[in-house]
Amino acid sequence: MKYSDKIKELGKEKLLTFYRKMVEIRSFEERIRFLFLEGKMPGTIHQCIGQEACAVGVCSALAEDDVVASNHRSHGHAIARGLSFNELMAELYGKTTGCCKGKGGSMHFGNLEKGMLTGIAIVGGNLPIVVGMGLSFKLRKQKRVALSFFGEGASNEGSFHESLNMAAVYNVPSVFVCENNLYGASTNIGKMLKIKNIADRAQSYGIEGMIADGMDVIDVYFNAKKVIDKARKGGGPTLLELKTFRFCGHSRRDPCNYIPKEEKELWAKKDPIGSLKKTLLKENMMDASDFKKIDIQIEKELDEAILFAQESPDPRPEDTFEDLYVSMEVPR
Ligand SMILES: Cc1ncc(C[n+]2csc(CCOP(=O)(O)OP(=O)(O)O)c2C)c(N)n1
Repeated sequence: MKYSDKIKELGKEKLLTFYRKMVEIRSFEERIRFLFLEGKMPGTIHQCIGQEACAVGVCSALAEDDVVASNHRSHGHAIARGLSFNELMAELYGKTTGCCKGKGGSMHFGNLEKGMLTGIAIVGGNLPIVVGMGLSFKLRKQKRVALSFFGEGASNEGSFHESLNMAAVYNVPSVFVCENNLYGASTNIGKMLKIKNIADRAQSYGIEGMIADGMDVIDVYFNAKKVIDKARKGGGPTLLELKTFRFCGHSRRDPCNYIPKEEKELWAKKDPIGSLKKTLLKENMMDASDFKKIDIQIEKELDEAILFAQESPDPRPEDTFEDLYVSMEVPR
């Protein structure tokens, strides 16, 4: 399909939602960065500035009852999946009103009621769980899809290979989304992989591997929709590689000095938010004042979320031993 036809098919309303969601993620990330640097926020943070199109494009292609499993870089996925600023901000402040009652923090965003498992920070740790979830959907004859987000570094973990093999063998309704941002912490991909595309690894397991432009939310959406729909219809798993870049450090105060200036400048030109903004202007779907209104609205929502978090209660010492195990009925 031609790019112009894709824009037409999506229409103004959907494209505006994509834009707004990406700005929500970027603004959230920028705001918490300062709160963290000012020492107002405990713990650590792993941010996804630059990767917004991946989270929004993929999550917009999911059904409400599908389940996403994220990794240590979970902020964008959570916002794209519909978790609120309030529950996320409170989680970062370690408050009881947070999505994990303040016990998880940045690396463990999630809310199963909103279709997102709590983030799993062990690199490659969520993939086997996604296979299990997908298999359970299949055995229960539910038309649901389980989807994993992970980085290119995780594709070197044993769990990646075991998971893709098992998902392939059991034809599990799952999608494995690799956000290839070229750096695993401070290490460039060229130092840890001899192949160019992570998607090529799908061949070893007899499943389809696909590549999308992770800086273009429209491209991500259409590719994600295709493989999610395929999984839902019984077509089995896919490895979807999104070529992307993070415009921030790996975590905490990382100034990101290991990435050459020229490389940063090159990717900055592909900024997913700036690109969609240009498209929306070109198509006369929005004007400068509409963008301004969105920015003001989001900033206001963030102010409210920070206040909500700051005023929320801290967990009590005795809460430490709660929620260690989930009581669940295991269906026969
Ligand atoms: C099994 C394991 N090894 C090491 C770490 C420490 N660690 C946290 S994130 C990270 C880099 C992961 O890179 P990648 O999978 O490409 O994801 P990205 O950070 O680029 O999003 C490492 C080594 C960990 N959390 N788990």
